[in-house]
Amino acid sequence: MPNRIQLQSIRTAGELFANAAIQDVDTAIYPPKRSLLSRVHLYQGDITEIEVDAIVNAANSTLQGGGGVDGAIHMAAGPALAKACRELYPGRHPCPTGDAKITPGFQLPSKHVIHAVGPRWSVSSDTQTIASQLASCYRISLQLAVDNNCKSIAFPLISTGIYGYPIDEATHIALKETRIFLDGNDQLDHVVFVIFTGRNGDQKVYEKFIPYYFPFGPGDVAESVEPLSGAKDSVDE
Ligand code: AR6
Repeated sequence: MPNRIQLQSIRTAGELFANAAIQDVDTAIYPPKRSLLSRVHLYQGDITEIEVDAIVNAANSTLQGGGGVDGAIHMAAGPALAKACRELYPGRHPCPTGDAKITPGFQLPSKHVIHAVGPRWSVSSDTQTIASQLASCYRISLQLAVDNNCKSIAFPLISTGIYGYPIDEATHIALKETRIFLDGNDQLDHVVFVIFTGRNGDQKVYEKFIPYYFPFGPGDVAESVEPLSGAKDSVDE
């Protein structure tokens, strides 16, 4: 029987601030909104073990499995997952890059799997196009979760493994799309970012960038959703 990780045991951004695992920055990109700090979580481990309404798969356009997290999810869900993908979404490439599709989770602890197809990074990539494809993976996955009455969703770091997307850029995109979505949507209670076991560098990137999108702010936080004017572009110094 695989491990089952309960959402309640996964630390929220608020808890990370409280135990000083992350710290506020002077140049936050979005304004503080305290209510969001209990809705965003960071977890290091295996996404296939998490008990949430939906986990996101970093899939390829065939939806028939592959390596990385895709292989792990298909393995843990069982062969019914690939069969469901074939039946629900027929064709050789049923999910184009930047899009996502939903299936049941079968033997997984999560009820659903949202298969998102991220862009493949290469030196000759058109950075704007691939950034918008990656953003679209997050946006569509979040919307699919809500459309299917999910209250909780867990994301792997889409495209940053086999597809080679630089982790810093990918993290900004993931956090920005999540902030915008949560600002405009009360139906989704929890978003978990999952760093794969052993990728400590990735965890540090998330710990560094979360405060830019989900700052703690001062005590008397005025709730606003617009990006802060004068927010710095360069947060990597
Ligand atoms: N739990 C959480 N995260 C994981 C797990 C896991 N069990 N396994 C890997 N990761 P990748 P991509 C992390 O390569 O870059 C497949 O063949 C991994 O450390 O899985 O989008 C597909 O079929 C990294 O941070 O996906 C596609 O062909 C993140 O998941 C292609 O790879 C994404 O890495 C997609 O490549």
